[in-house]
Amino acid sequence: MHLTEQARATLRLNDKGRYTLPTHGLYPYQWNWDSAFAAWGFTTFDPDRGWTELETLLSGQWDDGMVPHILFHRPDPGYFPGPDVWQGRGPIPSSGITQPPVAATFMAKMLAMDPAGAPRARALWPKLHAWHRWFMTWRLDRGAVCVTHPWEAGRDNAPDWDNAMRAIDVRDVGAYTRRDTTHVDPAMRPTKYDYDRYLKLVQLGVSVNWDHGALAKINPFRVADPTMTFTLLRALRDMITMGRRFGEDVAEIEDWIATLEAGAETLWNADMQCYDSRDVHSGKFNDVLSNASALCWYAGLNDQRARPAIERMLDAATYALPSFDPAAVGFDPLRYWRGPTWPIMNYLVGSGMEEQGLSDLGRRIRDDTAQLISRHGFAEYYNPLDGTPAGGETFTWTAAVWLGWAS
Ligand code: 9YW
Repeated sequence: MHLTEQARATLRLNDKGRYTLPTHGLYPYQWNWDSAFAAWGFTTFDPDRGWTELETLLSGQWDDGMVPHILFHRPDPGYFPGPDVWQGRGPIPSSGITQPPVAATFMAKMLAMDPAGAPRARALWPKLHAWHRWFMTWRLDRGAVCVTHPWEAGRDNAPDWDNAMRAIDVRDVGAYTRRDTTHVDPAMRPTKYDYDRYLKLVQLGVSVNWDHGALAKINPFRVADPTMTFTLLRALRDMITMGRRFGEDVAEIEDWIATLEAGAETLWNADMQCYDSRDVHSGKFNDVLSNASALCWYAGLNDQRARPAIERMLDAATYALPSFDPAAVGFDPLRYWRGPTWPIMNYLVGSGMEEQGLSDLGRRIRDDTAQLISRHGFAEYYNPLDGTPAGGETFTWTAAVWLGWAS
């Protein structure tokens, strides 16, 4: 079967009718940013199904505007922690945190591919607007967007969180059984040290019924993050374009963009010459060079300062773009967000580079992504040194990246 056919078949395989699983087994629910990629992937061959995906995602929105990182539509014992542990307070059983807000940007891309979807986009615009307002209300630090849990950034075990994770007391976290390590090799997954802390943060959220103000006061984990800041910045730009077309008042969004642009500057680590995550409690940078720094172009910033460090990372790997600097202590080419190459990040980074005139780098990232997928299929991620596919197989968002960009 031709790869494009296989990519479509992968989306169909993970399709649950109104939402799509990231992959069967490992991730048996609807994840927020995976779903936005899925919607875009579907739109390349079945736009109606693409719009339904976004509608289902936003049907899980809480009344305060937050769109959760997982919607637990149907119970599934194969994943831990499930709805009973999270106790989210939305209309659909959910987690209590969010994920990078890429949905508006994918909606803009879908609208360009399928202008007939305009009425559906128009109905979703206010919901996305409320979600973005939620970020601006609850998650800013000096204008940069913070995460309150490593899962929220979508980069679970990235070295960015190591300092903040150290401050979490897990003595009373209790016993639990992980499921992820029954689906894939534990060497490719976050460690027990990480999971204890992930769970402790969930327990803290539950203890205040996910009241974001109360949680901010007791949460030892609050990190201003380039992934969140740059994805929101980009989403707001797309919201303005779509909002004008729909006759919406976008003045407030313009102010938010100015706030976030100033906030992005607070993430520029001059010593490391990259955008870096910043611990809100200590005020210190984490001194981590990752692929998140390279999202600045996707955010619409025409920033030449960030280029040399990313080029160094590219040169140190065979397959662009490693999630963590191969020259750094602790780089691990197979362990999730501590080294591997992720096609979804490659798409965000590479397309952003192409938009901002760094076409040589963008093309390189796109070519490497295409090679990885054509040789090894739609894996969750790949070893940046030798291309070995890793993590889960038949991944929805990797198939979407093939359909929408790399093919
Ligand atoms: C989790 C589904 C998700 C992604 C995240 C990735 C991982 C695990 O899998 O998170 O339990 O949330 O890090 O980006 O959305 O593919």
